[in-house]
Amino acid sequence: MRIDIITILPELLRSPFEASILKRAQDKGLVEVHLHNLRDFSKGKYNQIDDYQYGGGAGMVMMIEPIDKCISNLQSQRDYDEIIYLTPDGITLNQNIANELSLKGNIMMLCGHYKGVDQRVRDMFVTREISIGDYVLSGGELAAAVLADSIIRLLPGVLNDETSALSDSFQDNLLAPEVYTRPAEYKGLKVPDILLSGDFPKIEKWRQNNALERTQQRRPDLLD
Ligand code: 6GU
Repeated sequence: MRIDIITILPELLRSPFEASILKRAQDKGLVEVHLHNLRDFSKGKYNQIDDYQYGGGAGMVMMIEPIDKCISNLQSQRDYDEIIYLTPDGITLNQNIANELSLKGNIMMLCGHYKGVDQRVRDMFVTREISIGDYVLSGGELAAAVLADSIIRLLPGVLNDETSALSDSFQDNLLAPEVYTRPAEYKGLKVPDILLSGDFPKIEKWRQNNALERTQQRRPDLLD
């Protein structure tokens, strides 16, 4: 897989991809992540990328020309399966979307700022608009990092047995069960006996039941 991210703040996006699982995935050659500074495609002394909105109103709009140049330049080098615009008015990201995107080859992500991009960018290029939740961030960069992480960890070979995605929350529309590690008792707080029993069929049943109870209590909407 290859992910190209178009941003006005590449420095904000570098560190998430330079640590831990996302770094290892790249080192193993399972994914390439490329950051593109939109200002490299702007014009004039001030490298302008935004302008006042037609019709008036507060807030700047990201101009179509630099974005067109950047996207067209990338499209001239390879075909993209998805061009994703990160925006608070997009479809809310969930595990199903992450699963689906993890099967793609080349993905482009465009990070919005200010009042967003000129509508014609969305009409011309964008295949999906994704939000990461009902709250507003200063820009699409952190959302792109979240989206990329949710996709990359699903690529075959990225996770090992211990970090397997199969037992994650949401993977079967249930929250994950409680987990414990040593010591078996800490300041009087005990690990459930069943987990120490060695009876693995029983432990598996306990986990399933615990996951269901936690989901009923915390996220009943997942069970509908
Ligand atoms: Cl994708 N962008 C911004 N700016 N805010 C958000 C978001 C995206 N998703 C949730 N909030």
